[in-house]
Amino acid sequence: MTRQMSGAKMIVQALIDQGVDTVFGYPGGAVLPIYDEVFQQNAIRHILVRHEQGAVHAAEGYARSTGKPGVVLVTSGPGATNAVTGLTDALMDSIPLIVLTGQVPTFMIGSDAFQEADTVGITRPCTKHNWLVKETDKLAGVIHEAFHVATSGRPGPVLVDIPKDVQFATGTYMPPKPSTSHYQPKLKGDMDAITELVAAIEKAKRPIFYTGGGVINSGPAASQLLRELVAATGFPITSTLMGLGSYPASGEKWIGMLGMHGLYEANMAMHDCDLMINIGARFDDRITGRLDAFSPKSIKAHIDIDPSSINKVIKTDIPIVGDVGHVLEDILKVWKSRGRKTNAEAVAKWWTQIEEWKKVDCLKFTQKGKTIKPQHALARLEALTKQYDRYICTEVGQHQMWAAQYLGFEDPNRWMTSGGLGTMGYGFPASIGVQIGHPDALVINVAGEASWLMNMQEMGTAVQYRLPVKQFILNNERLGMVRQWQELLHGERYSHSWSDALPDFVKLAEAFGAKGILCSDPADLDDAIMEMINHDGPVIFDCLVTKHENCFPMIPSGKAHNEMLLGEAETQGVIDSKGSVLV
Ligand SMILES: Cc1cc2nc3c(=O)[nH]c(=O)nc-3n(C[C@H](O)[C@H](O)[C@H](O)COP(=O)(O)OP(=O)(O)OC[C@H]3O[C@@H](n4cnc5c(N)ncnc54)[C@H](O)[C@@H]3O)c2cc1C
Ligand SMILES: Cc1ncc(C[n+]2csc(CCOP(=O)(O)OP(=O)(O)O)c2C)c(N)n1
Repeated sequence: MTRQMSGAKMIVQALIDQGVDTVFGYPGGAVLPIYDEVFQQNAIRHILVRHEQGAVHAAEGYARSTGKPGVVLVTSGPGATNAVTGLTDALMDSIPLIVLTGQVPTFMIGSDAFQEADTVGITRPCTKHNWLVKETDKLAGVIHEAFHVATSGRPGPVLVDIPKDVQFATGTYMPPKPSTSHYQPKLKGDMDAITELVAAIEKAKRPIFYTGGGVINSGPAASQLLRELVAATGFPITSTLMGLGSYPASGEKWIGMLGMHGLYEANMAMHDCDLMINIGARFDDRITGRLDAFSPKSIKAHIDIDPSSINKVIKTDIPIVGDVGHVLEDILKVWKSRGRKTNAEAVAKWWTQIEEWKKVDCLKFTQKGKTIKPQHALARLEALTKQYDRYICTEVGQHQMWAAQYLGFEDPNRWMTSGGLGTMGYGFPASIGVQIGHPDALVINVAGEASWLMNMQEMGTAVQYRLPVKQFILNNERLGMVRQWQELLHGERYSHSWSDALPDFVKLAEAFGAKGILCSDPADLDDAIMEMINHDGPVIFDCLVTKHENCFPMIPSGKAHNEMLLGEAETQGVIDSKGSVLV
């Protein structure tokens, strides 16, 4: 059924028809007709953030944790340009977002009008697709198409720019139709390629599953199929930062995260494997290290829904374009129909080697003295919160890597972090979006003090909407990750990587009407964490940690996978200069 209505009303109607329950936004002149419609309905909840970057990251957190697309509404000019970092972040990490921006009236476009910016031009490189809608009759159709594009294939952010006169004018509303879009990404993999992969699985002596964010993007069913395939084959499994939780950290075949700050055993296994099965990962440079030394002896299979990901960085022997869930289902079917074969004897030997690598105990640390080690803080956070219905966000830096190493994820969609862009300031607003999507869950943002300050204004949002988000700040008074690189690679010249003008975080929390907790003594840590968990409102937890701690393992840039710096584990004397285990 079609209806006549204003463009502004049409926008709200289209969102309702798309099943949207929450919009993160910030008003301004060019979106006032839309805000007027938002005011006159109750189906959609609008969350007023404090900065448009915050709106986009909050929508990312909401999207990643719920599996639904995130929706953002901002004004023209500065509203739109403030959204650019979030859009780029979502594009890099494949997060589905629909961002609606106001624009100056069509007849003023190009006249340097007040708050005019070329939003489609500026955001073309940082959206999956964008539209400038100049006719009210086309508005609803474009918004429905925007949801389809954002959520189909490789998910990503899209933007719809809507001039103010288009919002005021009356037009015909078109309800969503079963997709008539020409954009129909391929979901099923090629059966010949799948059979070739199954034959390689049957023969492999040193196989590994290298999984990534694509498993999470594919949905919870894909994660279940992955677990089934791992259990059935008995092959080891590692994951990128973006894929954590798609296979449980407590799972028998889990060998930990790989990459620049990944586990020794995971990186060594990637280096020495003879069959690498990439499932929804994109051979990021944090994973491959030096390209010409990357896993030199392996046959490489790559399952990815985006054909442009295949052969972009690493040449693949068995490319499979398709959705992880669909492809895994077919792999299991073919493998079972051919008699469920693996080279069990060789794989058992491979596991013996992996167990040797595990003995390095690369995450070993010793908590001694009166200052809290960041690793210890996270180990305690893990022990005291893992039994909760828990969601973890992070900012960017050392704390992010320690969180990935010391917290365990049993399920997908529980871990929200800025991987591709590495955006400091992501975690706090993301945690707000997660809490909106999961009102009763324990939502913790593991932060560094420098990152956290980048979007600290969102404390106002947390307090206004009574969102009990916990900001767990590992405060080393340093731009820790930058300082680490300066220590290890720039002759300990600590150029502008520290701050001696940090706020009192407890008073800052109180100034916003929230709770602040300061903890500096390891002996007080458990009680302080419990106090944070048990408080029913937002908390800033200022955890003072050792200032010059380094995050290991680390593959220095330009080095190969098996050339890791190991920190404390190295002092155990079990590794030779090539990184091989001597025990
Ligand atoms: C300080 C810092 C340090 C870092 N160190 C590490 C590190 O040590 N280790 C690490 O792993 N990362 C690290 N990262 C993150 C890294 O930069 C990348 O973001 C990450 O490795 C990419 O993960 P991914 O390959 O799983 O790809 P994603 O970015 O998650 O991409 C997913 C891939 O899956 C595909 N896909 C999407 N949906 C589907 C579907 N339905 N079916 C099939 N395919 C699909 C996409 O096309 C894409 O190719 C670090 C980041 C920072 C900020
Ligand atoms: C917006 C942005 N600016 C700069 C950087 C570069 N950078 C990466 S980590 C880091 C330091 C982060 O410090 P902090 O948040 O205190 O975390 P720590 O590393 O100390 O745990 C910087 C400056 C970035 N990733 N993002």
